Amino acid sequence: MAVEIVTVPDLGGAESVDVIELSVAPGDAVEVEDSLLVLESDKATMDVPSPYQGSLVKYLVADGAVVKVGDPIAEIEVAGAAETPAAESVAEAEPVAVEPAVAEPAPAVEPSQTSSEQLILVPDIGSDDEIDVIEISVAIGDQVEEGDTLLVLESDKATMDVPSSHSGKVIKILAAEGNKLRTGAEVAILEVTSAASPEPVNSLDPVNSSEQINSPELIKSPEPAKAPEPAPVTAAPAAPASQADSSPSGSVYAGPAVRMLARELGVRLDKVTGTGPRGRVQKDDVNSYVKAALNSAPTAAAGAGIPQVPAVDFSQFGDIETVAMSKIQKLTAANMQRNWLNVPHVTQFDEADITELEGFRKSLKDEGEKRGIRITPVSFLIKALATSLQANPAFNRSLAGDGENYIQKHYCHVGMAVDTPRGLVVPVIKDADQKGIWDISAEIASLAASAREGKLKPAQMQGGCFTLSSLGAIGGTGFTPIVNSPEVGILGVSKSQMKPVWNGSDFAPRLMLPLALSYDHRVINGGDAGRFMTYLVKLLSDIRHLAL
Ligand code: CAO
Repeated sequence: MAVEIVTVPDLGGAESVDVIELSVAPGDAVEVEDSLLVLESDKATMDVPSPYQGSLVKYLVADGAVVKVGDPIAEIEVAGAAETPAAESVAEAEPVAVEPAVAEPAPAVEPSQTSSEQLILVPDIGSDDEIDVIEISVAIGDQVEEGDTLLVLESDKATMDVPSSHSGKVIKILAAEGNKLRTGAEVAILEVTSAASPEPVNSLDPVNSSEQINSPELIKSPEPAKAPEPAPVTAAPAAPASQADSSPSGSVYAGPAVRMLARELGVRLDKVTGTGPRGRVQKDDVNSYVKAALNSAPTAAAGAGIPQVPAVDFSQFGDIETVAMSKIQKLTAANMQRNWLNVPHVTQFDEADITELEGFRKSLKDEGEKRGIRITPVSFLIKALATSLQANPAFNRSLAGDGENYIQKHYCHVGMAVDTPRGLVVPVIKDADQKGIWDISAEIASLAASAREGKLKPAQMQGGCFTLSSLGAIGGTGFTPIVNSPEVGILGVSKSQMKPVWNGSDFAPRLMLPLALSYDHRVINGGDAGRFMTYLVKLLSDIRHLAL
């Protein structure tokens, strides 16, 4: 394998620049385009991408060194000659120009004569391309000084701050994160605070606006009234230390690669303490921030800001032992918490009179023995749920990932919670709507046996539309099951009991089955749930309806 030297690429006119970050460690694998280090001039920062695929042998410069075009900066052990095409051209063509492409900012304002309101525009950014707004750095009501960052733009190659051309109070923000802006686009309106500001320009005063627009002289007069420092291709404010005081997120001192990493991880850079030169936020700072956040709230991954349950040393109260959780138990814990935190649960209760169902089930005992199949109430519950899902399709939906659509399922797979020594698993009875009670009973027995032996295949636990959790064989009068998201409903079944039920003229002993229907209230409303439960109770109370 050949060792290639990476040199400082074209700096777009800058004579020398500082090395402010070494981005990978010796021995690390690097892909073509991975950032090797970050350089900074007084105007801009730039990532130097690797022109090679391979691994970093060593850096030839240290953090803080001053380098110029062509200086050797790193040695890369190249993975294979065929894998490094056009290495030179990559090295020279790709880096972001440090020198702002903008020599002359466009007039940031339109002239005006009387108003104290000031429209701020995107200055010349050196191309006609639209660039993404990645941060709005000020809020309405903020007092800004000339040169303060109003928002931050980012292309795939660089990040640039859009500075204010005036001092004043922000009274309107005309762009939003995610917008695409180009040179001349409107950014914000300031109420200019200084009465002594130079020639009032760019008035938005409605009284004068027509005059302003119609005045050829003014239209032709592009004299920038108070041009800000051109918006450089930079992630670093020109004076990070001073700007850090006002601390809008846009004034965070960080390079494009770090900003991109922060965005990918959902980290607000203004929350991260920069440990680089002059407080510059580095990749390690972002990573440390994320690690610290995860460590401080290990159980709150799905719900930021949830107070942590304090760790307790139980040994101070008596003898203890630490028991390792099984993989299933850990997964169950994570899933339960995720579902509990994400799904707004409502649980509805009812009882089904299963006296006749139970009589019918018992009448099948002999035949069941001949077939080698045991029918339990769970078999009827699965069948009744499948029928209810078809009659109440709102329960056979999931919320689409975009949060704006439902996914309506035209298949009917019912999951069944099974208690095993390793933990809770939910095998799925596929197409339960198309199966009879014998088939369903055989499948329940086979899936429950596989579950207890730890032999379920992943495919047997996937695709459920709705879950049944039956504690009927164990006991209890009711419980509130947690929705197995992205499903939107789960039925909790408790132990049936003989109860005196008023039949209109007297109390009759009836076998009543307690049901608890939990549902995702984002997808299911109370009416849907009421209809589903009533329908299910009717099916279980008179199983002739199952045949209809
Ligand atoms: N009321 C009264 N008796 C019930 C009943 C109910 N709701 N449901 C089942 N039974 C009876 C059965 O009829 C059977 O008795 P017989 O043999 O006399 O007919 C007995 O209880 C045992 O049933 P079983 O457990 O062998 O089979 P099942 O079909 O009822 O249940 C399964 C299968 C897999 C659901 C069950 O074994 C199981 O694992 N349940 C636990 C589910 C669970 O953990 N849920 C909680 C999840 S959320 O934490």
